[in-house]
Amino acid sequence: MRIEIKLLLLITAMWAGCKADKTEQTQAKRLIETLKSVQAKGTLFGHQDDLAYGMKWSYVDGESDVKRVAGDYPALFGWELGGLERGDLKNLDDVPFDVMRHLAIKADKMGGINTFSWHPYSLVNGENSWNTDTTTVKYIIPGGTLHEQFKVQLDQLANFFLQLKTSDGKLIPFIFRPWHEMSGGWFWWGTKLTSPEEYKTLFRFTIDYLVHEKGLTNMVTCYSPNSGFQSEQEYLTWYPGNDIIDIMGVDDYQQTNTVDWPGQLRQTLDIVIKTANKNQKLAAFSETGYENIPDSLWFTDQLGKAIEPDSIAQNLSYVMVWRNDSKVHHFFAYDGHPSEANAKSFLNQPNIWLLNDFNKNKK
Ligand code: BMA
Repeated sequence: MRIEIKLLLLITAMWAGCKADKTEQTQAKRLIETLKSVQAKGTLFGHQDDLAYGMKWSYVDGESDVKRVAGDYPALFGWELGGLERGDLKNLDDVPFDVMRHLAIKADKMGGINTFSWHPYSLVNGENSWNTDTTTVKYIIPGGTLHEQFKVQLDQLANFFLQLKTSDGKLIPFIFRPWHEMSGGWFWWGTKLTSPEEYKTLFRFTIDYLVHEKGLTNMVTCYSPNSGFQSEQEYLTWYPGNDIIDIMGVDDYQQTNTVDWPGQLRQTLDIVIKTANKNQKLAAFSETGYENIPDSLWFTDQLGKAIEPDSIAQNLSYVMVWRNDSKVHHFFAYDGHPSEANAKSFLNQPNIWLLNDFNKNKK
C-alpha cells in the first residue's frame, strides 16, 4: 500500500476514534450540565431499586413505591452491582442483572438518572463487602498480586455498563458511586483495613481503567464518605482528585431520635456543599434514610428540616433514600405505612423534584 494511502487511512481512523470519544464525552458532560442547570431550582428525589421491587410486590411492570405514595416516579434511580464482578446473574439482593439493565434503560428513557453503587466480594477471601477479616485493597491495586484478577472484575462491570444503550444505540449517561462510606470501618475498603493512599489508588485505578481502557466516557463519578467528618480537610482525606470526581456526596442515616439529626446533618451538608462549590463540582446527599421509618413525620421534620435552608436546598443536586425490601428493611413509605401522608407532603414541595418536575424543568 502506498504510504499516502496508509497515512490517509490512519488519519481517518484517528478522526473516527476521536469523534466517537467526543460524542460519548458529551453524554457525561451533558448529564453534568443538566444537573448544574437545575441545581438552584430543585433537588431530585431518588430511591434505590425503585422500579424492581417494593413493599409487598416485586417485578411488576410500571410499579414503584414512590409512585404509589406520591403519584410520580423518582427522578433518580439507584441500583446495586454487588456480585456482577464475579459473574453472578443476580446481585446480592437478588435483582437479576438482565432485569436491572432493562429497568435502567427504561428509567433513562423516561427522563430519569441512574446511579450505581457497588458492594463487591473480596478477591482475597471471597467474603462480602462487610467482612473485614482480611486486607484486600493492597492486593488488588496496581502492583498487588491480585491486580490482574481485579481488572477482570472491572471488565465484568464494563460489559454491563456498555450494554446500557438507547434504542438507537447510544450509550446512556449514568452516575457510578463505588467505594462509598470508606470513612467508616465496616467495608473492606474502609479505614479499618485501608490507608487513604491505598484507597485513592484504588479509586483512581477503577475510574481510569473503566474510562480509558473500556471506553466508558458516559460515566459520571460520585465520591461519598459517610458523615462524621468535621472539616473540609477531613472530608477530603480519601478524595481521589478533581480529574476523577464529578459529584461530591455524603451518606448519612438517622440512627436514633435522641440527637438533633437535622442539625448535625446541616453542618455535614454545609461542608460537602462548600467543598463542592470551591472545586466546581456538584453536591449530593447520596444515601439516606431511617431504617423502617419509626417516625411518621420523618420526611418533613427530619430530612426536610435538614435540607431546608436555601444554602443547602439550592446547592444539593439530589437526595436518595435506600431500598424498600419487604423482608429486610425499608426506607421509603408505602401504602398503609404511618409515614405515607408525610412522605407525600415532603415530595409535594415545589423544590423537591420527582420525575415530571425534573422533565419539565430541564433543558
Ligand atoms: C445495605 C442493605 C443490605 C444490602 C446492601 C446492598 O444497606 O440494604 O441488605 O444487601 O445495602 O444493596
